Amino acid sequence: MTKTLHHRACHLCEAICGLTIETTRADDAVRITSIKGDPLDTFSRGHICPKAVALQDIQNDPDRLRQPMRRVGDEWLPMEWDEAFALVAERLAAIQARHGQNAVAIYQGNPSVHNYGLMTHSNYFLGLLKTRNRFSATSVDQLPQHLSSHLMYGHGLLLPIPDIDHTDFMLILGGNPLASNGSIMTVPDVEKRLKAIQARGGKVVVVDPRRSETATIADQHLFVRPGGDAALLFGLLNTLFAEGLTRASHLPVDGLDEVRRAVAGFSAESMSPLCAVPAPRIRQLARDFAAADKAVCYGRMGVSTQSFGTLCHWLVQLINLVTGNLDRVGGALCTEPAVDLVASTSGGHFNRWQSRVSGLPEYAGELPVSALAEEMLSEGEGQVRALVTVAGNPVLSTPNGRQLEQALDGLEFMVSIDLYINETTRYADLILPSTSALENDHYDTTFNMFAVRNVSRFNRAILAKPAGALHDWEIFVGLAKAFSSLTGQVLKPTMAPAQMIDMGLRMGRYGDASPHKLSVRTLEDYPHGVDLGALKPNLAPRLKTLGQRVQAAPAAIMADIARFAGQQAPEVGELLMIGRRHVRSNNSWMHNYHRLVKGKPRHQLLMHPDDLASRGLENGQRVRVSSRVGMIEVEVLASLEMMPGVVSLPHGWGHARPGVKMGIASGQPGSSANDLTDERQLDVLSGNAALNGVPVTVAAA
Ligand SMILES: Nc1nc2c(c(=O)[nH]1)N[C@H]1C(S)=C(S)[C@@H](COP(=O)(O)OP(=O)(O)OC[C@H]3O[C@@H](n4cnc5c(=O)[nH]c(N)nc54)[C@H](O)[C@@H]3O)O[C@H]1N2
Ligand SMILES: Nc1nc2c(c(=O)[nH]1)N[C@H]1C(S)=C(S)[C@@H](COP(=O)(O)OP(=O)(O)OC[C@H]3O[C@@H](n4cnc5c(=O)[nH]c(N)nc54)[C@H](O)[C@@H]3O)O[C@H]1N2
Ligand code: SF4
Ligand SMILES: [Mo]
Repeated sequence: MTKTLHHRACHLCEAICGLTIETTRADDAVRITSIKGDPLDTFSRGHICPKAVALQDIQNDPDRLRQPMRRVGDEWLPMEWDEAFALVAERLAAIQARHGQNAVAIYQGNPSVHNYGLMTHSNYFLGLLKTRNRFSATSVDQLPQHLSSHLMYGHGLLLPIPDIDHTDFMLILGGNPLASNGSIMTVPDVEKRLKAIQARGGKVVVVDPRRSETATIADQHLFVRPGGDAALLFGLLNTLFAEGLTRASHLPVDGLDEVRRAVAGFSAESMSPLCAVPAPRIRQLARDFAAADKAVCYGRMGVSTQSFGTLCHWLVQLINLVTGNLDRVGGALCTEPAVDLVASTSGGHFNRWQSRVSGLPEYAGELPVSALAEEMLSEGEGQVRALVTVAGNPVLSTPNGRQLEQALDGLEFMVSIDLYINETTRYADLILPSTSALENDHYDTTFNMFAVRNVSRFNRAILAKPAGALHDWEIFVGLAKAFSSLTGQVLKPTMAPAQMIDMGLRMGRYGDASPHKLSVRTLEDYPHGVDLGALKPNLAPRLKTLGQRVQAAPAAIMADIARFAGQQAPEVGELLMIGRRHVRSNNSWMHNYHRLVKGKPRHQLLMHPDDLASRGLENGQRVRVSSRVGMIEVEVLASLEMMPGVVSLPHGWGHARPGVKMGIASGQPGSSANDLTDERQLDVLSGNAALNGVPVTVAAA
């Protein structure tokens, strides 16, 4: 028996915690024998959550696919890789030849950004398809954040990150980092860092329709009506201007006078009914924020996925800007990562084309996923007839999942690059499964870009690649070769992801021309990761706007203010649904590991006791929840965490669908929140789905 210790970053969520993984070799087989937090990791300092320990369960899961599978009726049969590549190429090329390039759609899911081989190589194949029908999880998530950065700073990835370690005042809207471990704020060990703000005399304020785990440790928690954050933020900005609470910024800015005029009518008093925060509280919050030497306003998923998501994120930026906290230590700062996608890519584009049926705008070459089903279901020229999914489960993760199922059922061909036969991939004709994460090298191309310190690390695979298995990137190379040889497209040579990262590191700001000399080789000297320092001001020279000035009043956003001003007043007695995350779960795909789902179920509907009582419902009973698009049955729990008039249901459940081959998940299936969310409820400006604030009714089942 030989034991080996490996150091590696966890890839499961954005916190990129350092792990110490022990493997044991006995009788020629290598097993994982322990997974712990790495106390020597410079960034995560030993932090770990229960999901990391389940990495071994993903590795060993008998339900995880190990070879290409072809569906024949209800049966799945194994297939050879070359045969599979040839079949995909032949079917997709034939459909495009008959119906045009846009007849093939693509959906890329969240794990794509946690898997660097997918980042470097998915487009090697997908780019050949030349379809405008590209979709991803971005438009059920952070699209409004990219769009506001694109419009204000000239690049969708210039996302200012809260300087959590140096701030005196952190205002959090629509984020629950204690459950999510932080998002667009890579921050392992967030609880300690939030408590450190308080220990140094600072304050944490959370705005959330639920008293979340994060709200529980905050100094102040404000309930907000779901979808009401834009009103609250307008009220804050108006107060800052009206009460003279602004502070000059060193940044070059255009359009602030226009902003000041535009928000002049949005006093705290007039905004209060829309957000259900009393006006004196809004004013006091603005004063407290402005009084702090260093303050930061941070808005995340909960304020992104609502009807005025882009306005919310624009307002978050403006509040930081006009209080002098944008691009300032202790405020919001852009990272200077070792591999810098801001430097190496263009700033993106917006609304150059629109979706065929509903005219939703593209952003950076992708259309909003709320339009995916209708593009398949609406007949006519350009109708989508085939789908490629990559590491995604849109049936459970995008609005009106039942409609999408109906659309998938009618496709001529579907291929999924995925690990499981799940709610979405069961519709595929072919599933191409990659190696597991621990069989792969790892470099975090995405989350080093959003980290609260500049950090970097490269990890080699800790388990050998099984015979006959392919990495995700190799699957894309195989598909690209098969497809291009059929269509006659010229394929540029490529290299392995590690080589590409090596080039990126060496050409980057800590590369060959710097004292750090970072490369894949030199990073091997830092098994616990390398700390490249705290974030610092850098935005002015990095702006990619015309004239290199912050655009405070982009025309598209200013135009959207009219939509905000024209919204209807809240209905008396409304009941609005929001989402919820739990630290033991991760979107739709981590319910098949006993270690994470054991114990009491966590997928119930939470509802305020008064709302139960007024409907004659009992704590724990089964209820029927209905929205415009559908109905589900679920157990309801009385919860004083909830704002009256609001119910909370986590997404990613609903595993009882026929044909799903995930034994443990099917045993504790829950119901899908996205059988209730509405594909027509959008942040109209960006096309992002408004998953939060869905009107529902609840009655006894
Ligand atoms: N109602 C509601 N809906 C939501 C949300 C919400 O809060 N409320 N959240 C939204 C958000 S923020 C997101 S990001 C989306 C996520 O939505 P998706 O990305 O569509 O869903 P996931 O559950 O992350 O699906 C992951 C899929 O990738 C596969 N997979 C995992 N690792 C790998 C890998 O390394 N390679 C390959 N090829 N496949 C892999 C899994 O088997 C699974 O099928 O959901 C969104 N939907
Ligand atoms: N354990 C775990 N970690 C995860 C994930 C997971 O599924 N599980 N998913 C990962 C992904 S893909 C992402 S994008 C991140 C997301 O990370 P976060 O952005 O932190 O998202 P959530 O934890 O869903 O927290 C959103 C909060 O917004 C609140 N909210 C809902 N509606 C509104 C509203 O209208 N206004 C306001 N102010 N608040 C509202 C909810 O009550 C919730 O507390 O988490 C990542 N990390
Ligand atoms: S918080 Fe948990 S899932 Fe996220 S990176 Fe850390 S150990 Fe992994
Ligand atoms: Mo996400």
